[in-house]
Amino acid sequence: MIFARRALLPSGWADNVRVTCDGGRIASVQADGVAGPDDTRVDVLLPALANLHSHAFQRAMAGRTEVRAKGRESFWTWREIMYRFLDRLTPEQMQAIAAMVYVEMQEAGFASVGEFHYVHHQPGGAAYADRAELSARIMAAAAETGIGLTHLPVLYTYGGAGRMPLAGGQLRFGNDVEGFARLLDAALGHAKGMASDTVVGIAPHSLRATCPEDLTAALPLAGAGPVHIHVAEQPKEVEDISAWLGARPVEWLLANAPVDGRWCPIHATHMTAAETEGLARSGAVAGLCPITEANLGDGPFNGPGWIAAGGTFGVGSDSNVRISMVEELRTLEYSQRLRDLERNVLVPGEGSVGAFLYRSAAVGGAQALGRDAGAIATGLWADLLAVDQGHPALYGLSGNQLLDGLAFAAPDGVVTDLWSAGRHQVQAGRHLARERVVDAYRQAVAGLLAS
Ligand code: NGQ
Ligand code: ZN
Repeated sequence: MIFARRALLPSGWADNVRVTCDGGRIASVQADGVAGPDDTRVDVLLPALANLHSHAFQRAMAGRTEVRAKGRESFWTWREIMYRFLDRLTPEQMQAIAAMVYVEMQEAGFASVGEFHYVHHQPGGAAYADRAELSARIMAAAAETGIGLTHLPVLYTYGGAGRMPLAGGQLRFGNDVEGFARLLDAALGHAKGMASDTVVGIAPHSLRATCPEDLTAALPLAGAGPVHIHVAEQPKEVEDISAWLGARPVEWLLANAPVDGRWCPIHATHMTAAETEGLARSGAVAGLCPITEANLGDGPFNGPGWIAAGGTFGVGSDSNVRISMVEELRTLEYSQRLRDLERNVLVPGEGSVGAFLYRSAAVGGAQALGRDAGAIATGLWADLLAVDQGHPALYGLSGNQLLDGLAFAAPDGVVTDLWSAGRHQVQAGRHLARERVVDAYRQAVAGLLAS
């Protein structure tokens, strides 16, 4: 039971809100209530966000890719470093890194994560005895830290547009559709042992890494689960796909795939006005990863066009170079201001940018993860976040101003408590498993450095 001085409900801000949970879901929400003797008292209660796009292992690359080498540095040269990093990574290290990043995510305010999981095999490409060994490691990390997991096993068959063969580090990713079906089956088996808020979907990695026939064959495997795909992140991808398929990636998907509200196109950075409008109208949730998109030099998302067409979106931490929920929101808005030379861009009509960003990301993120969450409302998973309004970054702000303070002024440390499907994992700003998880993480990184 939680008692909040203030809370953001679907109807707006309310005072003295008592929230009860049952089986991980919100059982009742009562405004103008009275605290029970055993209630956890918090300051301001918000629906916690979903982190809709993560490659957990990349956390351990943070700070290792920021040196300019001779020649032009780009997304594509970063990718080479990432492939080399995978020459060594063991299942134990994968699990330790994932647990670390899931602790950090929850401390930052994310109650759930969409793990876009594409490292499946041993270095060199041989399958593990259990084809879903590394999926099981991701699930173990989620179970250990209590984060809500939407696991997205990735179909990655080709090394580049036009059915190029896989090479080097990519060999760890490879499955044809039949191998992918077996992998998914094994992953679903592992998921049976997980908390009941766990979701399994599928993720064709990108149009570059699959082909039209394979995509058509793989999509039914998603069942009712979410479908995530990287799309139009870099101009070169748009050029390569256009040359191969005769249409830009988003244009091709809209014409050839059943894109709807179960879909989460990741990045969708380089779109024409028609693509922007068409994709927004499809109901798909744009999976925006502002910190990574800045770090990798992808470019800014067309926020005004997306919002004008009624598009939904959520945020993800993707490369995990930095884990900060508030910074994802502010980087998203700042990317727009820097491009448009304007202020307060991401809000339809007039109003608070912080409130629009926060509420949109709460609802859109939950939708993208196939997760009943995104609001403080009866029946939804209790994905909840408490922040301390006594913090100087938030002090004296009222109503939606508080969300503006959160998005533009606050450090991550304003988060005091976090519940993932009712699991109270962050208390007094610290994840309960932090110490143990940090120890294992340090060992994993030391092992990687030594190998
Ligand atoms: C990924 N990351 O899957 O980790 C990709 C790089 C690729 C981003 N797209 C690999 N940010 O796209 O080929
Ligand atoms: Zn990604």
